[in-house]
Amino acid sequence: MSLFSTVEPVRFEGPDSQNEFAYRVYDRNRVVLGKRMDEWLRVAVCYWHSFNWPGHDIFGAGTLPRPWLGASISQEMADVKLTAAFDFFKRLGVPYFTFHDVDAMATATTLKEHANNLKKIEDGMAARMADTGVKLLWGTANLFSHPRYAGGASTSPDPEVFAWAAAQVRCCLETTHRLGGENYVLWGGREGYDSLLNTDLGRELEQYARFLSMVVEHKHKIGFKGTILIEPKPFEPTKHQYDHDVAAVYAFLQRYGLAKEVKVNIEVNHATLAGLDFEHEIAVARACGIFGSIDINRGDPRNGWDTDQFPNNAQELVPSLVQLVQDKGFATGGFNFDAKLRRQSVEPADLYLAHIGGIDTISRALLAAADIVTEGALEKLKQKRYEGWGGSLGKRINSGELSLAGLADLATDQGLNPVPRSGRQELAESIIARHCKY
Ligand SMILES: [Mn+2]
Repeated sequence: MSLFSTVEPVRFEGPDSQNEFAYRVYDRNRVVLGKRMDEWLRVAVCYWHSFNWPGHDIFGAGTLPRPWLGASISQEMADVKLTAAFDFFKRLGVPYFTFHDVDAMATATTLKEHANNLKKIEDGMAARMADTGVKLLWGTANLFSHPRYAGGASTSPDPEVFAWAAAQVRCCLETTHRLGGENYVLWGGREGYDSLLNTDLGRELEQYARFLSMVVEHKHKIGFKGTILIEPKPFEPTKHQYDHDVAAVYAFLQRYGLAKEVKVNIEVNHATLAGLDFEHEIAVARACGIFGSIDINRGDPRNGWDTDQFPNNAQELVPSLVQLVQDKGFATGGFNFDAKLRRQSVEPADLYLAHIGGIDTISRALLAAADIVTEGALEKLKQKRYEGWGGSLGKRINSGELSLAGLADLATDQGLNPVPRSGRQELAESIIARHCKY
């Protein structure tokens, strides 16, 4: 028995079901373009917001019943939390979970204690994973909550803080490796600045690169085959975060020779906060060869902070899912619900309802995207738009055979007079809309 035992295991009952605790669309065994739905979506529940966040915000105290939380977490409390979390994963029927070190383990004050407490909860996780078949999508170290990280972790002005962060990541990466995790994530929540007046930006970027290089080196040393992922976010809690968006992360990785070692975990609302579309971030990551995984929680378009809400608008997600389907799915990534309940959603049932609604939403988007890719009209429209590049002029430009002057002469001599052609944007938008029927 746990806090979450009140709901029967959630099953697929189809679109006509009247049961709010059933999937209407997510049918894990349904085959879509040759692959099961659960293999396409690779859904993960996150440990921190779902079990380690009591529903507080900057103006008010926690509202959610989470009896295993307190100012300091004992091993017993951490174990009760673990039991509740795995009971929830199993009843929800998802294949993966994700966790931060300090959100799962008993509170530690020294690094020795930290390593011991993490190992204890790792052993508990390993046993629950074996019992339930739930797997680890990724692990990550929390390098932002403790006051020591107020000035950054790897980008701290204090090398002792850098060393603490290194010790935490070493432990968590090794735990993730032993638990068979498929990725390891770094979210640089404090890797940025609040004011440039007291910040040496160039020095901090060098520190950050040194840290990341050490992580990559250790990954290879211990034989971890998973993917190292950075999660871009432009700001909050800092005024400016160095991992601002996918393009900024790629430039950083390239500069320090890490572009083949590290990919990105893209979060819907982090794209929104950066003033970008979610599908833009995916497109940039694919173009640069660094697409890894997704945090599917969204923001609210009318406010400028990270509300971490469960997704509920399938049509909005379809352009992103089309890209995923074109790539034939994730390699090691998945859809992680890094999402928070609203503070009034105080019943254990609300955590189920939130995830069921979110999982059905991404399932709807997947089915629509699969239809769009199969039909091929959107791809045909795109190909037609660029067809000139398949002709002799396009080929000669791309081959490098023409200099700027040579091309200018050719354009002048041939009297080129390109005529504007339709971009068919409204048609493209209609193709998305008319396939959203699930
Ligand atoms: Mn996230």
